[in-house]
Amino acid sequence: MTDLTPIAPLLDEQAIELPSWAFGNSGTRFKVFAQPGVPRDPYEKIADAAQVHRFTGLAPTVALHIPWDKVDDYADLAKHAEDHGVALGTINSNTFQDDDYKLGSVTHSDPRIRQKAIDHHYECIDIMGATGSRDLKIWLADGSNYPGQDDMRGRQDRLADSLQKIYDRIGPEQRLVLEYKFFEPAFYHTDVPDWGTSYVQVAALGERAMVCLDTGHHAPGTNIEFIVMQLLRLGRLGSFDFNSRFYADDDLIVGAADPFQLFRILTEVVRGGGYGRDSGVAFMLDQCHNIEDKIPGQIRSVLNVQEMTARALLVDREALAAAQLAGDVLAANGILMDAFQTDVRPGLAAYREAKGLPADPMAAYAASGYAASIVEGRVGGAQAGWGA
Ligand code: PSV
Ligand code: MN
Repeated sequence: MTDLTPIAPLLDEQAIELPSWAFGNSGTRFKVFAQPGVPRDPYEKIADAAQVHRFTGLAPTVALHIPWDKVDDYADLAKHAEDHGVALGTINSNTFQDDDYKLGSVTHSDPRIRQKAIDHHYECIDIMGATGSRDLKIWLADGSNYPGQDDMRGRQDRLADSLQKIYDRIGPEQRLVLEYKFFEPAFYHTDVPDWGTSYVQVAALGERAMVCLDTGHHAPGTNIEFIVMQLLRLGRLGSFDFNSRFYADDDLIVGAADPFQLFRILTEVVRGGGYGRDSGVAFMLDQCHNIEDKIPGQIRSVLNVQEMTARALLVDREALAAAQLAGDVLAANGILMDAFQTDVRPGLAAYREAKGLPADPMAAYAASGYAASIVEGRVGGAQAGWGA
């Protein structure tokens, strides 16, 4: 068994934010499969998210999506989270589910619709005040489907203008985090398609504007760890939306499709100073569990991130730097692969037990009876899902 004691203090720093929407029903454009016991409101979503933290110690915060998670009293929701041993985290805006936004939101040529989208972000900022959230995360569905449909340059200028108005409203301890995505729902062009565009836009705003890297938002074959390196180098990597993909924005369990890619990403995070509580880089999940059980799906996800983080922390950096300097290609590659090939699972089980956590969080959750209790208890009402 690989002894993880030397990296235990670093493992203690790990915190992975969960998305409230992972606990609601979800699906594809073909079908949403409802699951028994799914939350009916944000309170129940938080109760489920708290289970993930209870069994792993890894997920102390929950991200909200507005308006999906609208409530009358956000201070009360924050108190509910606290009572369950977690806290509220990032506030995600939503400008992709209103008829007015068919041709765009903050980039729209109609000033009335642009202002409506900006006002929505002002509402999100007010919520952040009540929940104590640090980050406002913006993902825009804006784009076009056909060449010539709209003026891409004009849209980019309006984007800059709208973002500035939103940024000017956030508090001194808050941040604006702008996500990019190269396609979907727009299929010809997207107004924030790549890290470069996101970087250009946030750099113009001010120091508290950062880029969010969603691992599912790149073309196949993209070297995502290079982007991680570059954004860390530029001081603009604000957060990750972790998930994994085989084809498009699949939103599957992080580390499921390509564990080696997750290792490479985390290795660059560690190398670039992006790991740890004070790094300013937030780890979040952005996933949907369409066919598998949601709570264990999230438990497996945070464990996957923890396992790859442990492997990344085991890279012998001194030996690697020496091999790189010596131009020893195979030795350098071998050092990286040694860390990747290390089975950290027994060491992590011992690490968890030493902290009073279950050695096997998946088994402990399954034995807890929580799944049966929510199936029995959550009868009636409308289950949460996209759009609710
Ligand atoms: C868009 O695909 C995205 O990744 C954004 O982060 C959204 O907020 C999230 O999915 C949920 O719709
Ligand atoms: Mn995302």
